[in-house]
Amino acid sequence: MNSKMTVLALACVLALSACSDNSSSSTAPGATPSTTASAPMEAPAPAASTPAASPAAPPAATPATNEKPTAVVTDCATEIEGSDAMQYNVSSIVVPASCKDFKITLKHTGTMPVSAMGHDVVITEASDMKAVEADGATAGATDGYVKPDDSRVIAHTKLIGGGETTSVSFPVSKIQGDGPYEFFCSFPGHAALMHGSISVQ
Ligand SMILES: [Cu+2]
Repeated sequence: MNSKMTVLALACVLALSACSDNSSSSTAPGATPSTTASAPMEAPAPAASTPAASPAAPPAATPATNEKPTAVVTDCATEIEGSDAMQYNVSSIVVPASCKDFKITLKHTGTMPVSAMGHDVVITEASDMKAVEADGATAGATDGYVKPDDSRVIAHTKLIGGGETTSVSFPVSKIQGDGPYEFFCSFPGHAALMHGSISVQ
């Protein structure tokens, strides 16, 4: 806003000075060849007035690879992100064995509504992921695409939309079995891209 105003003000000043220059040069009486040198100042650049505002740019193209960093863990907790590009920002979570409970916070960094690009974090044994995902899709949006009281679900957050944050805590002992364990998004179709490993070390 302010920069736009500044540009406008600058344009006015340039226009005024251009006008005064023109009037003074036009009042020059005799067509003496020597005065021609003073006439043209540097021309105000009209190109500068083109508005910088552009329609909302689409999110940057997602990288071809699905390899992402390991989540940063601090004080037996981590925060991971889900985006409008249907991606988590990490592909693995390593829980310190010294933790009794672990907290995962999911931040949806996009702007799309939960109905179109909802994300959650569901933790299961890797071998249960597909079936839990399918049953979640059947359960539907009102249950956040997680079948109620599904004993295969170790922990899950609620389903959130752009700009929202949610979290879940669970006992670390629940992922200290044989495993391996996965975290994934149960919104229909998302788990193919939105999943990763969660382990205890
Ligand atoms: Cu999702």
